[in-house]
Amino acid sequence: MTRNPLMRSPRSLTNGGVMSEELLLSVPAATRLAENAVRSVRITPVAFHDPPLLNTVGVHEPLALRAIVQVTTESGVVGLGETYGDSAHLQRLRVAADAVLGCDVFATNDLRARVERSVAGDGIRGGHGMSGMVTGTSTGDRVLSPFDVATVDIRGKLLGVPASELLGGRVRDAVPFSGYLFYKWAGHPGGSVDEWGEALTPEGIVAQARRIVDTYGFTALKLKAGVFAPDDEIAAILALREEFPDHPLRIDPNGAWTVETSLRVADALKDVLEYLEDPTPGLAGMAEVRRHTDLPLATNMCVVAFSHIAEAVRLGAIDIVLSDHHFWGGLERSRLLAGFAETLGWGLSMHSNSHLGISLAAMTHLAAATPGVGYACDTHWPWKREDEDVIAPGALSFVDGSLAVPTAPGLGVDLDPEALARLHRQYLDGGIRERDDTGYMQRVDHGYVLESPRW
Ligand code: GKR
Ligand code: MG
Repeated sequence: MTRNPLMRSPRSLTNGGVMSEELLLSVPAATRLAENAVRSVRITPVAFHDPPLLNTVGVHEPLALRAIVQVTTESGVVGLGETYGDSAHLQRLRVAADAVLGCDVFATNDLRARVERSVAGDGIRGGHGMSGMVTGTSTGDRVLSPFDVATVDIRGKLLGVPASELLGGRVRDAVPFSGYLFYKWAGHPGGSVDEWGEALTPEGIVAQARRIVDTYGFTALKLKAGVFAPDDEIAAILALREEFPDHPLRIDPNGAWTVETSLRVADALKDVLEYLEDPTPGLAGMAEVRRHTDLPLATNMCVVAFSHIAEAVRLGAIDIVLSDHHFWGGLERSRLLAGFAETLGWGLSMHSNSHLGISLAAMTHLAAATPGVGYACDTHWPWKREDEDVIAPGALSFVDGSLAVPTAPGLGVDLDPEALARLHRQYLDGGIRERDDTGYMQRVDHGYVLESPRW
């Protein structure tokens, strides 16, 4: 790994007088740069409360992690990015931050080349932030993403246009999102019952769906499955269909089913689902399921990098790809994925993990400017507390399940420095440094075993 000659030693910052784990890398004050060159990068790990949401690899821990990336140009314009907060990912971000100092924010090829070079052979292991549900490939794209988003934000601010304008212009003024339903415990073990309460049965899922639809107006629903036996999850979908006759419905067990089980579920739900998401692990298994069902198969697990596309096409593994700018290399490269999808005749939807407002703004601009997005996008937004974010409130609010595309320059959201400091403090105090749904589940249920496929 070569060190960027522009960098001076990274500075660890303090937070309210306490040593923090924030990092500021900057070019020495005496060195003059072109006005659109990157002068400094600040990386702040944060933690926010997350309810005990169940999935096929375990359960969400009480705090979810993110990293907030601030890129500042020589002329003082600041761009925002948001990404995973796992410690190995943070280490890579720090290496990449060094590499991007001095890069022109309009030179997107150079930006990508610098990040790719910085992660090549870095020897850092793990840290993809998704608790085993997405492969660890495309490291360069995962690390590039927050820098790409931050530079889009800066370019928008410099040119006085919203990010969607830089991505080709809005083809929709509002972006529909789906209500993302989870089986969940009433509260974290040892804690009190949370505002959502328990959802472990079809009735519980329907009650959760009713509340999420009434609050946000979502017009499509997705159930995170792979938690209970497939017949119980089929029953939950049928109960949702009864309560919401017109909502498109999806189920996603994150590869928890064998091919045989997937086909049984597909048959039971063939007249009910909009699409079936990652029923079984791997491209070959998905292709086998697809050969025997007419239900469209979607993925955010077996096609998660450009290098997977050729094999997916050769095998005929999928119908729909869920894009996600956090692992597809940011906004620019997600548009490249959209081009592949259009050419290959794949549908395009959007994946989500637990996230904050910078990511929601980026997802909204991207979906608004991507004609091929034909489905309501996923978001974990309702699962985060309203009073916990790093952006100033008011920029993003759901109306009838959709978000109006921000029209202010760049991403159209402002960082709230006090909130950032608060969530960083929470990160320092919380002690969690990796997302570990399985480990948390095993601490609660000592007999819990990770299996894939499970049924
Ligand atoms: O947060 O539990 C979760 C989800 O299961 C998430 O990790 C998945 O990546 O939402 C995702 C998906 O659609 O597979
Ligand atoms: Mg999924």
